[in-house]
Amino acid sequence: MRVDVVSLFPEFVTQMSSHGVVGRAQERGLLAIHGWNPREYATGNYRRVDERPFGGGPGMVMLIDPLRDCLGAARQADAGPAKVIYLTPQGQRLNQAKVRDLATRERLILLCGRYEGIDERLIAAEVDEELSIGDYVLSGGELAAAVVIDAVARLQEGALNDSESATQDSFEDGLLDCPHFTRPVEHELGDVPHVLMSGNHAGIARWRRQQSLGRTWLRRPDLIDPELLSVADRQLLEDFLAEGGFPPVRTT
Ligand code: 6GU
Repeated sequence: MRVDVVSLFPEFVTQMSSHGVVGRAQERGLLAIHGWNPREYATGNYRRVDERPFGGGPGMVMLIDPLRDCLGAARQADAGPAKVIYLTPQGQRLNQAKVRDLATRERLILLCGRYEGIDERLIAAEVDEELSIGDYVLSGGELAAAVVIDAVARLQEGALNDSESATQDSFEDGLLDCPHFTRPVEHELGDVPHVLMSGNHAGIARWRRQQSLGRTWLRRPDLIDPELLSVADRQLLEDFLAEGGFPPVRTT
């Protein structure tokens, strides 16, 4: 997979992506990240990339032409057709289903805005999709681009080692992850749940499923529709709430 990042601070994104799982995915040849700076496509003595908005108001708007030329150069750097994604709080909110879709693409171009945004005509003409990473405001799209890259990189075949398997992550099955424990078994902060040391694999899987269901119910009720739970899952959740490991905040 190839990701081109169009940004006034492309090194910010490429640097962040050079460590950990994402860095290793690049070393393994599973992912290539290239930065492109619209400043290098700006003309005139001042190499302007932004201007004051028509109609007045605070902030600056990124100019069409340097961005368009930069984007054009990024597109032509590789033969494959690319999906152009503009990172903006006005976009559709990113979730794991969207990440899975993006991770299957051979090429993405991530367009990062700074200032108040970019000229709407450039968005209409060049952008395939607008994405947000949540309901809060960042000063630019760079952190969001790094988030997208991290999330898609870990889904590339061979990016994770066996011990890091993605299939058990939070959200892969629409639920939050279960709690995790390691040695020592007994500690002044508490003991490890017995079932995890039982060697009973079915019992462990059942406990983990129950914890995932229970935590999701308590912490992220928006992720669970009780009507859609299987009979078995509903029983696990009822038992979880009845056992009262946590104070139940919702009842069916
Ligand atoms: Cl994609 N960009 C900016 N600037 N702020 C955001 C965002 C993106 N997603 C959430 N907040």
